[in-house]
Amino acid sequence: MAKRKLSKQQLNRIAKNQDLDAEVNGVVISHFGQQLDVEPIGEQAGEAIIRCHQRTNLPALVTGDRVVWEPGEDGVGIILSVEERRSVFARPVFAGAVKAMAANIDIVLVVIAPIPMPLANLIDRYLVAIESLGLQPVIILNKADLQNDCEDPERLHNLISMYRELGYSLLEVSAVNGTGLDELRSVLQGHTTVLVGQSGVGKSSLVNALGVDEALAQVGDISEFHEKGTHTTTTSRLFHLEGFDLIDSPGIREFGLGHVSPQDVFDGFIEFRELRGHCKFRDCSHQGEPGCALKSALERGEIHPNRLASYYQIIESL
Ligand SMILES: Nc1nc2c(ncn2[C@@H]2O[C@H](COP(=O)(O)OP(=O)(O)O)[C@@H](O)[C@H]2O)c(=O)[nH]1
Ligand SMILES: [Mg+2]
Ligand SMILES: [Zn+2]
Repeated sequence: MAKRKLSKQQLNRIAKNQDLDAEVNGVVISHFGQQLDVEPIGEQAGEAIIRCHQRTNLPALVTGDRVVWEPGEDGVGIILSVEERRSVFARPVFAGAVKAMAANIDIVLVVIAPIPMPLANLIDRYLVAIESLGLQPVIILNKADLQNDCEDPERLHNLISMYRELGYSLLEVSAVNGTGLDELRSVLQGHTTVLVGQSGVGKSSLVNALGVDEALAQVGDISEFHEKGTHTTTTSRLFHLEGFDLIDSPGIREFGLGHVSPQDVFDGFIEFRELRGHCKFRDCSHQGEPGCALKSALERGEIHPNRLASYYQIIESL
Protein backbone atom coordinates (compact mmCIF):
# COMPACT_ATOMS: atom_id res chain seq x y z
CA MET A 1 0.00 0.00 0.00
CA ALA A 2 1.26 3.45 -0.91
CA LYS A 3 2.26 5.61 1.98
CA ARG A 4 -0.12 8.44 2.59
CA LYS A 5 1.59 11.67 1.73
CA LEU A 6 1.15 14.77 3.82
CA SER A 7 0.23 17.91 1.88
CA LYS A 8 2.56 20.87 1.99
CA GLN A 9 -0.02 22.73 4.03
CA GLN A 10 -0.14 19.95 6.61
CA LEU A 11 3.64 19.86 6.83
CA ASN A 12 3.72 23.61 7.33
CA ARG A 13 1.15 23.36 10.05
CA ILE A 14 3.12 20.69 11.86
CA ALA A 15 6.33 22.70 11.58
CA LYS A 16 4.57 25.77 12.91
CA ASN A 17 3.02 23.92 15.83
CA GLN A 18 6.33 22.39 16.75
CA ASP A 19 7.88 25.80 16.63
CA LEU A 20 5.31 27.22 18.97
CA ASP A 21 4.58 24.42 21.40
CA ALA A 22 6.79 21.38 21.43
CA GLU A 23 10.06 23.26 21.17
CA VAL A 24 9.42 26.06 23.63
CA ASN A 25 12.61 25.77 25.59
CA GLY A 26 12.87 28.82 27.76
CA VAL A 27 11.06 31.42 29.79
CA VAL A 28 12.10 35.07 29.93
CA ILE A 29 12.87 35.83 33.56
CA SER A 30 14.19 39.37 33.19
CA HIS A 31 15.20 41.96 30.63
CA PHE A 32 17.83 44.66 30.46
CA GLY A 33 17.46 47.04 27.53
CA GLN A 34 17.99 44.97 24.40
CA GLN A 35 18.98 41.82 26.29
CA LEU A 36 16.83 39.25 28.01
CA ASP A 37 17.67 36.57 30.53
CA VAL A 38 16.15 33.26 29.50
CA GLU A 39 15.87 30.28 31.81
CA PRO A 40 16.01 26.94 30.02
CA ILE A 41 12.92 24.78 30.54
CA GLY A 42 11.76 21.38 29.25
CA GLU A 43 14.62 19.05 28.41
CA GLN A 44 17.21 21.68 29.31
CA ALA A 45 15.62 22.62 32.62
CA GLY A 46 18.20 23.24 35.30
CA GLU A 47 20.86 24.50 32.90
CA ALA A 48 22.37 27.94 33.37
CA ILE A 49 20.35 31.07 32.60
CA ILE A 50 21.34 32.46 29.21
CA ARG A 51 21.57 36.09 28.16
CA CYS A 52 19.77 36.48 24.81
CA HIS A 53 19.00 38.92 22.04
CA GLN A 54 15.70 38.64 20.26
CA ARG A 55 15.16 38.48 16.53
CA THR A 56 14.12 41.89 15.31
CA ASN A 57 10.86 40.58 13.80
CA LEU A 58 9.53 39.67 17.24
CA PRO A 59 7.38 41.97 19.37
CA ALA A 60 8.94 43.42 22.53
CA LEU A 61 9.28 40.49 24.91
CA VAL A 62 8.64 40.67 28.63
CA THR A 63 9.17 38.64 31.77
CA GLY A 64 7.07 35.48 31.63
CA ASP A 65 7.18 35.07 27.84
CA ARG A 66 7.81 31.49 26.73
CA VAL A 67 10.31 31.36 23.91
CA VAL A 68 12.41 29.24 21.59
CA TRP A 69 16.07 30.20 21.63
CA GLU A 70 19.29 28.84 20.22
CA PRO A 71 22.91 29.45 21.17
CA GLY A 72 24.60 32.31 19.29
CA GLU A 73 28.05 33.85 19.26
CA ASP A 74 29.97 34.94 22.37
CA GLY A 75 27.67 32.95 24.61
CA VAL A 76 24.72 35.24 23.85
CA GLY A 77 21.63 33.33 22.70
CA ILE A 78 19.11 34.33 20.06
CA ILE A 79 15.37 34.16 20.65
CA LEU A 80 13.73 32.82 17.50
CA SER A 81 10.04 32.75 18.40
CA VAL A 82 7.60 33.40 21.18
CA GLU A 83 4.56 31.43 22.25
CA GLU A 84 1.22 33.19 22.12
CA ARG A 85 0.60 34.80 25.52
CA ARG A 86 -2.35 33.46 27.46
CA SER A 87 -2.51 36.70 29.42
CA VAL A 88 -0.61 39.91 29.90
CA PHE A 89 -0.39 42.68 32.45
CA ALA A 90 0.19 45.96 30.64
CA ARG A 91 0.33 49.65 31.30
CA PRO A 92 -0.18 52.44 28.79
CA VAL A 93 2.89 54.50 27.89
CA PHE A 94 1.58 57.14 25.50
CA ALA A 95 -1.51 57.74 23.37
CA GLY A 96 -3.00 54.35 22.72
CA ALA A 97 0.24 52.39 23.11
CA VAL A 98 0.61 49.88 25.91
CA LYS A 99 3.70 48.47 27.49
CA ALA A 100 3.42 44.87 28.58
CA MET A 101 4.95 44.35 32.02
CA ALA A 102 4.53 40.59 32.45
CA ALA A 103 3.15 37.73 30.36
CA ASN A 104 1.34 34.47 31.12
CA ILE A 105 0.17 35.44 34.57
CA ASP A 106 -2.94 34.51 36.56
CA ILE A 107 -3.02 36.86 39.53
CA VAL A 108 -2.06 40.48 40.07
CA LEU A 109 -1.17 41.34 43.67
CA VAL A 110 -1.83 45.03 44.26
CA VAL A 111 0.49 45.69 47.18
CA ILE A 112 -0.22 48.61 49.53
CA ALA A 113 1.21 49.51 52.93
CA PRO A 114 0.56 51.87 55.83
CA ILE A 115 3.85 53.56 54.88
CA PRO A 116 3.91 54.94 52.22
CA MET A 117 0.17 55.64 52.66
CA PRO A 118 -1.87 54.25 49.74
CA LEU A 119 -3.18 56.54 47.05
CA ALA A 120 -6.80 55.39 46.65
CA ASN A 121 -6.98 56.39 43.04
CA LEU A 122 -3.90 54.33 42.18
CA ILE A 123 -5.55 51.19 43.61
CA ASP A 124 -8.65 51.86 41.50
CA ARG A 125 -6.55 52.38 38.37
CA TYR A 126 -4.86 49.06 38.92
CA LEU A 127 -8.21 47.37 39.56
CA VAL A 128 -9.75 48.77 36.36
CA ALA A 129 -6.75 47.56 34.33
CA ILE A 130 -6.84 44.13 35.98
CA GLU A 131 -10.59 43.75 35.41
CA SER A 132 -10.29 44.81 31.76
CA LEU A 133 -7.45 42.33 31.18
CA GLY A 134 -9.48 39.49 32.71
CA LEU A 135 -6.94 38.81 35.46
CA GLN A 136 -7.57 38.00 39.11
CA PRO A 137 -6.84 40.85 41.54
CA VAL A 138 -5.79 40.34 45.16
CA ILE A 139 -5.06 43.37 47.35
CA ILE A 140 -2.26 42.93 49.87
CA LEU A 141 -1.78 45.23 52.83
CA ASN A 142 1.87 44.60 53.63
CA LYS A 143 3.64 46.02 56.71
CA ALA A 144 0.58 45.11 58.81
CA ASP A 145 3.00 45.51 61.75
CA LEU A 146 2.96 49.28 61.09
CA GLN A 147 -0.83 49.71 60.84
CA ASN A 148 -1.14 51.80 63.97
CA ASP A 149 2.06 53.78 63.41
CA CYS A 150 1.07 55.42 60.15
CA GLU A 151 -0.04 59.01 59.69
CA ASP A 152 -3.77 58.18 59.48
CA PRO A 153 -4.69 54.72 60.83
CA GLU A 154 -8.40 55.50 60.58
CA ARG A 155 -8.20 56.39 56.89
CA LEU A 156 -6.25 53.21 56.27
CA HIS A 157 -8.83 51.15 58.14
CA ASN A 158 -11.69 52.71 56.14
CA LEU A 159 -9.87 52.08 52.89
CA ILE A 160 -9.40 48.41 53.75
CA SER A 161 -13.05 48.01 54.75
CA MET A 162 -14.18 49.66 51.52
CA TYR A 163 -12.35 47.16 49.28
CA ARG A 164 -13.48 44.23 51.40
CA GLU A 165 -17.10 45.39 51.18
CA LEU A 166 -16.73 45.56 47.41
CA GLY A 167 -15.85 41.88 47.50
CA TYR A 168 -12.13 42.07 46.81
CA SER A 169 -9.92 39.68 48.70
CA LEU A 170 -7.61 41.76 50.82
CA LEU A 171 -4.97 40.07 52.95
CA GLU A 172 -3.09 41.76 55.77
CA VAL A 173 0.48 40.51 55.83
CA SER A 174 3.93 41.42 57.06
CA ALA A 175 7.11 40.51 55.27
CA VAL A 176 8.95 41.37 58.47
CA ASN A 177 7.11 39.34 61.13
CA GLY A 178 5.46 36.75 58.87
CA THR A 179 1.81 37.64 59.59
CA GLY A 180 -0.56 36.27 56.94
CA LEU A 181 2.13 34.67 54.78
CA ASP A 182 0.71 31.14 54.99
CA GLU A 183 -2.66 32.38 53.83
CA LEU A 184 -0.98 34.30 51.01
CA ARG A 185 0.97 31.19 49.98
CA SER A 186 -2.25 29.22 49.64
CA VAL A 187 -3.72 31.93 47.37
CA LEU A 188 -0.60 31.85 45.17
CA GLN A 189 -0.31 28.04 45.01
CA GLY A 190 -0.14 26.75 41.43
CA HIS A 191 -0.25 30.22 39.86
CA THR A 192 1.99 32.82 38.31
CA THR A 193 1.55 36.17 40.02
CA VAL A 194 2.87 39.65 39.36
CA LEU A 195 3.34 42.07 42.26
CA VAL A 196 2.55 45.70 41.51
CA GLY A 197 2.29 48.85 43.59
CA GLN A 198 4.06 51.98 44.71
CA SER A 199 7.75 51.89 45.38
CA GLY A 200 8.61 51.12 49.00
CA VAL A 201 5.48 49.12 49.91
CA GLY A 202 7.57 45.94 50.24
CA LYS A 203 7.02 43.97 47.03
CA SER A 204 10.60 42.68 46.89
CA SER A 205 10.58 42.01 50.64
CA LEU A 206 7.45 39.87 50.17
CA VAL A 207 9.10 37.85 47.42
CA ASN A 208 11.99 37.18 49.79
CA ALA A 209 9.75 36.40 52.76
CA LEU A 210 7.76 33.89 50.70
CA GLY A 211 10.93 32.31 49.36
CA VAL A 212 12.37 29.14 50.75
CA ASP A 213 16.11 29.54 50.72
CA GLU A 214 18.37 32.46 49.93
CA ALA A 215 17.39 36.09 49.64
CA LEU A 216 16.20 36.65 46.11
CA ALA A 217 14.94 40.10 45.28
CA GLN A 218 16.71 43.37 45.95
CA VAL A 219 15.12 45.34 48.75
CA GLY A 220 15.32 49.11 48.91
CA ASP A 221 16.45 50.82 52.07
CA ILE A 222 13.45 52.59 53.60
CA SER A 223 15.53 55.60 54.64
CA GLU A 224 16.81 55.98 51.09
CA PHE A 225 13.26 55.66 49.89
CA HIS A 226 12.07 58.48 52.13
CA GLU A 227 14.97 60.78 51.39
CA LYS A 228 15.53 60.37 47.70
CA GLY A 229 12.70 58.29 46.39
CA THR A 230 15.17 55.71 45.11
CA HIS A 231 14.13 52.15 44.51
CA THR A 232 16.40 49.26 43.77
CA THR A 233 14.11 47.08 41.69
CA THR A 234 14.73 48.41 38.19
CA THR A 235 13.35 45.61 36.05
CA SER A 236 10.72 42.90 36.42
CA ARG A 237 12.08 39.54 37.48
CA LEU A 238 10.50 36.09 37.67
CA PHE A 239 11.20 33.89 40.70
CA HIS A 240 10.26 30.25 41.20
CA LEU A 241 9.07 29.54 44.70
CA GLU A 242 7.71 26.38 46.21
CA GLY A 243 4.58 25.61 44.19
CA PHE A 244 4.20 29.02 42.53
CA ASP A 245 5.95 31.71 40.50
CA LEU A 246 6.23 35.38 41.38
CA ILE A 247 7.17 38.33 39.18
CA ASP A 248 8.59 41.27 41.11
CA SER A 249 8.13 44.59 39.34
CA PRO A 250 9.77 47.98 39.73
CA GLY A 251 7.77 50.72 41.44
CA ILE A 252 6.10 53.05 39.02
CA ARG A 253 5.11 56.62 39.72
CA GLU A 254 2.00 56.69 37.61
CA PHE A 255 -0.39 54.20 36.22
CA GLY A 256 -2.45 55.93 33.54
CA LEU A 257 -5.26 54.18 31.74
CA GLY A 258 -5.07 55.69 28.25
CA HIS A 259 -5.62 52.28 26.64
CA VAL A 260 -8.92 51.58 28.36
CA SER A 261 -12.29 52.66 26.89
CA PRO A 262 -14.74 54.64 29.05
CA GLN A 263 -17.05 51.59 29.05
CA ASP A 264 -14.21 49.39 30.34
CA VAL A 265 -13.54 51.92 33.09
CA PHE A 266 -17.23 51.78 34.07
CA ASP A 267 -17.16 47.97 34.05
CA GLY A 268 -13.86 48.01 35.94
CA PHE A 269 -15.73 49.42 38.93
CA ILE A 270 -17.32 46.11 39.82
CA GLU A 271 -20.11 47.62 41.89
CA PHE A 272 -21.23 49.80 38.91
CA ARG A 273 -21.79 46.87 36.57
CA GLU A 274 -25.31 46.09 37.73
CA LEU A 275 -26.24 49.75 37.14
CA ARG A 276 -25.23 49.59 33.50
CA GLY A 277 -28.06 50.75 31.23
CA HIS A 278 -30.20 51.89 34.17
CA CYS A 279 -29.70 55.65 33.68
CA LYS A 280 -32.59 57.60 32.18
CA PHE A 281 -30.48 58.80 29.25
CA ARG A 282 -28.65 56.23 27.21
CA ASP A 283 -25.62 58.48 26.78
CA CYS A 284 -25.62 59.56 30.45
CA SER A 285 -22.20 60.86 31.50
CA HIS A 286 -23.11 60.23 35.16
CA GLN A 287 -22.10 63.82 35.96
CA GLY A 288 -25.41 65.01 37.39
CA GLU A 289 -27.99 64.32 34.67
CA PRO A 290 -31.50 63.63 35.95
CA GLY A 291 -32.34 59.97 36.40
CA CYS A 292 -28.70 58.88 36.68
CA ALA A 293 -28.47 55.39 38.21
CA LEU A 294 -25.01 56.09 39.68
CA LYS A 295 -26.28 59.22 41.38
CA SER A 296 -29.24 57.43 42.93
CA ALA A 297 -27.05 54.53 44.04
CA LEU A 298 -24.75 57.06 45.71
CA GLU A 299 -27.73 58.68 47.46
CA ARG A 300 -28.90 55.28 48.68
CA GLY A 301 -25.42 54.65 50.06
CA GLU A 302 -24.85 51.73 47.69
CA ILE A 303 -21.72 53.12 46.15
CA HIS A 304 -18.90 54.78 48.00
CA PRO A 305 -18.24 58.50 47.30
CA ASN A 306 -14.50 57.79 47.07
CA ARG A 307 -15.03 55.26 44.32
CA LEU A 308 -17.28 57.62 42.37
CA ALA A 309 -14.69 60.40 42.71
CA SER A 310 -12.05 57.97 41.53
CA TYR A 311 -14.20 57.01 38.54
CA TYR A 312 -14.56 60.69 37.53
CA GLN A 313 -10.83 61.23 37.86
CA ILE A 314 -10.04 58.30 35.62
CA ILE A 315 -12.65 59.28 33.01
CA GLU A 316 -11.25 62.81 32.92
CA SER A 317 -7.73 61.48 32.43
CA LEU A 318 -8.60 59.41 29.35
N1 LIG B 1 7.99 47.17 59.07
C1 LIG B 1 8.00 46.55 57.89
N2 LIG B 1 8.86 46.97 56.93
C2 LIG B 1 8.84 46.34 55.74
C3 LIG B 1 7.95 45.26 55.48
N3 LIG B 1 8.16 44.85 54.21
C4 LIG B 1 9.13 45.65 53.70
N4 LIG B 1 9.56 46.55 54.61
C5 LIG B 1 10.60 47.57 54.42
O1 LIG B 1 10.14 48.50 53.43
C6 LIG B 1 11.23 48.99 52.63
C7 LIG B 1 10.94 48.83 51.14
O2 LIG B 1 10.86 47.44 50.82
P1 LIG B 1 11.01 46.88 49.34
O3 LIG B 1 10.78 45.43 49.44
O4 LIG B 1 12.27 47.33 48.67
O5 LIG B 1 9.77 47.60 48.61
P2 LIG B 1 9.41 47.62 47.05
O6 LIG B 1 9.92 48.92 46.50
O7 LIG B 1 7.90 47.58 46.99
O8 LIG B 1 10.04 46.42 46.42
C8 LIG B 1 12.46 48.19 53.11
O9 LIG B 1 13.16 49.02 54.01
C9 LIG B 1 11.86 47.00 53.83
O10 LIG B 1 12.70 46.49 54.82
C10 LIG B 1 7.04 44.84 56.54
O11 LIG B 1 6.21 43.93 56.39
N5 LIG B 1 7.11 45.54 57.69
MG1 LIG C 1 11.35 46.29 44.81
ZN1 LIG D 1 -25.74 58.02 34.74
